[in-house]
Amino acid sequence: MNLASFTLYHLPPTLTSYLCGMEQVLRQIETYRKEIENFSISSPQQLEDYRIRFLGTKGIVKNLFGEMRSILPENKKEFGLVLNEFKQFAEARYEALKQSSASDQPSTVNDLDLSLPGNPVEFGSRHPISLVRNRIISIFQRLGFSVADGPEIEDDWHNFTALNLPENHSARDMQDTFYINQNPDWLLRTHTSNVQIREMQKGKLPIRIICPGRVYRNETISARAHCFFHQVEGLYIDENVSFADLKQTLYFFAQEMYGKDVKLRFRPSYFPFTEPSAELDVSCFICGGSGCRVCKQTGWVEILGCGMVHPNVLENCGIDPEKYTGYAFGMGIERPAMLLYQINDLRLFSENDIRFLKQFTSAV
Ligand code: 2NL
Repeated sequence: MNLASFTLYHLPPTLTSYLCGMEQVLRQIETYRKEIENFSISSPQQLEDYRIRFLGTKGIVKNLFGEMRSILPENKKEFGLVLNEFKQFAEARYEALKQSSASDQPSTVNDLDLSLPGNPVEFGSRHPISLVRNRIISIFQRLGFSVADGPEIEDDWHNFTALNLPENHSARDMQDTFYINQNPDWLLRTHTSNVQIREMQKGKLPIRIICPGRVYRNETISARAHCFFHQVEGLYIDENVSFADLKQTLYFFAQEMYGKDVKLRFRPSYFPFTEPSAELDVSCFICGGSGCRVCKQTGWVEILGCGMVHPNVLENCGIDPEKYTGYAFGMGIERPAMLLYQINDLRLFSENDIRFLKQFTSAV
């Protein structure tokens, strides 16, 4: 079947609209054929453009086959032959263009200039929060603690109930805690104690773990408050663990962290999950205790909270409080990091500003 047999070429374009459906489509095919013959490409994108325009699922060839509906029954066979021929023509041209673009690829051997400088690999640096966290971890590892971690999305029981927090405790307030809309029982953990709870539930004793991680509170973000921050909590459970063990462990930690000459002060406090509870102050590591801006002229800086694990918490996790006792403590990482590196705005930790981060390249 040859298109020329329809001898439509000499008809002026203005007459096209008067032509019957089949003749009109045949004219169109001729125009497309010219376009295909003249199509040249200089990039893989143009090859793809060709494919989409002519051979794509919404392309010209597909559309032309759709025109079959408007062709008179007696012409359908003939029209089908023309279309098939046109389709093969468009496909053959695509293959030819593809071949030519493949052979246009630069030869990797000849075009490689080995004298060009390489792409520099820039050194990054540890984040200041990681630096302080690692320092805390390594001190406790030397005392035989191992690192444990757990989920940041937690259920109410592991974050609050198991820790002896009453149903109406203010920490459970929507104002303080991020709840997950999908399920009112889920929340973003407000401390890493959920990790210790999960370890205790495993039932393998003794336990001596350190739990670093990110925690979340529903706070308005400012230089001094953020909706997430970092904590390290510790837990030691065995037979005959006493408050004296807690004091000596924290004394070793404070000496390693803040210097051999550091003095300690335990102040009575209250947490629902420990009894008795205390807050630990160290003599100010900036002024040595004589009074400065950091210690607000008191000579003391609060570094952590601690206490003996409440018997209800042990029981909640299936541990017999008559046989086992334990201590726990928790500290924030941001505050010591700010003091150590003289950072005055909490928001700098999470802005990913390279000018801030690269100042810690040589820090340890
Ligand atoms: C603080 C005080 C504290 C704990 C955390 C704890 C965990 C379990 C059981 C008992 Cl599973 N206690 N953790 C205990 C006392 C204090 O954190 O000021 N953190 C920043």
